Amino acid sequence: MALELPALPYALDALAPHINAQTLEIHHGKHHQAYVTNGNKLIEGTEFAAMKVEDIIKATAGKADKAGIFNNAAQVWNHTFYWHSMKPGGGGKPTGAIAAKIDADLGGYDKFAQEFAQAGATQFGSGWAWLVLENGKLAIKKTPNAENPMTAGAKPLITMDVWEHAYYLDFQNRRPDYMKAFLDHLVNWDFANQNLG
Ligand code: MN3
Repeated sequence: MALELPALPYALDALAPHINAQTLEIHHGKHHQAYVTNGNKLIEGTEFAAMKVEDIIKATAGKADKAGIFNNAAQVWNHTFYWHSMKPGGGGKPTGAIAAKIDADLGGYDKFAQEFAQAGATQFGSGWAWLVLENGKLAIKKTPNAENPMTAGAKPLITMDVWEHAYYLDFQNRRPDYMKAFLDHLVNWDFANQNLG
């Protein structure tokens, strides 16, 4: 089967008290797992069964008759990318190449943080906020549902899940508080630097 549930890159309680173990247990073990299970059912016996998840996403994007496959495959990829976009003891100002690039392309960390949080806050309903590389420059994007900026040619560097299931147990309706915790305590700048490299 082409779609797989990867292990979390840290323990279930490693992001507490910002994102607690119960949230990660359900988000990874139930939500992420369901996208894997449902996606595999849909691609079984099709041309997509032997493809890499990125290739499934690109091949099905924008095709109404392939929406089920796209949604599940993209959600599998997005969640794996999201787990790596956070780390215990992360957050705060970046270092390395991504820091210089944020200064050069986005007007500095404070402006980045404001605009990234704004993208998350203004994504109506379910979706994702992204830091991407697009035409050699950093950009901030938001996407609805399972959509991923890679289908428009951008390279994701960091993502933040703003579906309610990502934060409801820890923050209830307070999406801005979850986004602040993500930026101040969780975001994994090492991963952004790797992706930028
Ligand atoms: Mn999610």
